[in-house]
Amino acid sequence: MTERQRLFFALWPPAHLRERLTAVQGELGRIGRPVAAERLHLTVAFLGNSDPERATEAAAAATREARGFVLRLDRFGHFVRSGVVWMAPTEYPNALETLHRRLRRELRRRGLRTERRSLHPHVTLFRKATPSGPHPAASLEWPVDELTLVASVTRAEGPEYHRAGAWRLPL
Ligand code: 2AM
Repeated sequence: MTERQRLFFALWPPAHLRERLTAVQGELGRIGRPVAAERLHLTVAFLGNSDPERATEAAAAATREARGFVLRLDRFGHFVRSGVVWMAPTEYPNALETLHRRLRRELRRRGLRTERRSLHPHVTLFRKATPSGPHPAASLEWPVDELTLVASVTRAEGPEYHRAGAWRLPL
């Protein structure tokens, strides 16, 4: 077993979408601490402290026949307790649910546990946020063609993310 790391599987937005999301953050104003453009993502499965080698094997198995898909981020929300303001798709394709389910199954087969919460896909835009006023209208298209495994290292300034693996999801 390799050294355990704080891991999660995520979708990382392409550059053009990161720019749009940054513009949306600007429109929302100073409602909290904005997530930096290069750290914006959507978590598919959260593992916490786990063995990266087994997580990698699980992802390879889970994505063997997986296809890409298109998400449309068109909804804003606020997790009051965690102070998170996010954007999410109102509806999302079965392919994302299937990917989530397969990942969990393959992880379980290898003795890894994921967070039991059901999938609630969202991109965190702000932390420590107190939203005020109406949200801007937005509908951002996101062609998803890759799943990434990310290791999060805790630093005083906030977590640092390292790309620990990536799997193609052909569109
Ligand atoms: P958040 O953006 O809503 O905070 C890295 O921490 C990523 O994993 C973030 O996207 C975070 O979601 C998510 N995350 C952190 N802890 C989690 C948990 N216990 N269950 C599910 N997702 C979690």
